[in-house]
Amino acid sequence: MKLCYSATSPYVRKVTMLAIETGLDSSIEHVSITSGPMGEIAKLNPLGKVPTLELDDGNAIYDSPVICEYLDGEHSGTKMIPENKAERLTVLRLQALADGAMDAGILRMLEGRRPENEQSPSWIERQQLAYRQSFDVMEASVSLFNCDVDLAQITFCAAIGWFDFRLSSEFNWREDRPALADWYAEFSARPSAMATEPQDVT
Ligand SMILES: N[C@@H](CCC(=O)N[C@@H](CS)C(=O)NCC(=O)O)C(=O)O
Repeated sequence: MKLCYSATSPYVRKVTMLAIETGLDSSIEHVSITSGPMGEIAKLNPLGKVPTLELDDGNAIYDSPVICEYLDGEHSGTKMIPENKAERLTVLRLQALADGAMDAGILRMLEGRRPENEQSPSWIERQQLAYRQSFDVMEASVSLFNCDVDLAQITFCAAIGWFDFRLSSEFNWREDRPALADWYAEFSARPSAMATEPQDVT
């Protein structure tokens, strides 16, 4: 399998953490590929986005929730997406919550990179509201975690790591979110989190 990636994508980090936690990482080749609708990746994924996983039969799958679902079916260890219906729904919902926070954070970051006179303050406020509210619900959701690691916790870690990496100057999420901060301090010491910490590529 080949994982088309970019080093700073939190969605790629989520997939890579799941692969490490499930022992699948050694069967995945990481391929750096130009993203964007006109990039090389568009041959595999018309959305032009990473992560995209190219399977050994040449078929490609995306996006990160689908790749995680696929990988979780490819190992015989503890499942990252529980089989129990209610637990599964909770884990998938929390994945969607943290993915959505990342989506909003990335939209806010990209808006800030446009020329100042083209930026929309109301669009930025809309995204800020979405990720602040999402982090409030993440804070309230820490009490739902009932195991050491699952896809919800992996996604929380990828999202929080990205906000610390890219938006820490304007979003001090630790303030008023003590349960999330304590949980993150412990979870981010896992080998899968430490091996995938976002770093600027030079
Ligand atoms: N919903 C997607 C989001 C993936 C995504 O937005 N990837 C970004 C990198 S962080 C990307 O490839 N952007 C390139 C572009 O949109 O041109 C997932 O979960 O995989």
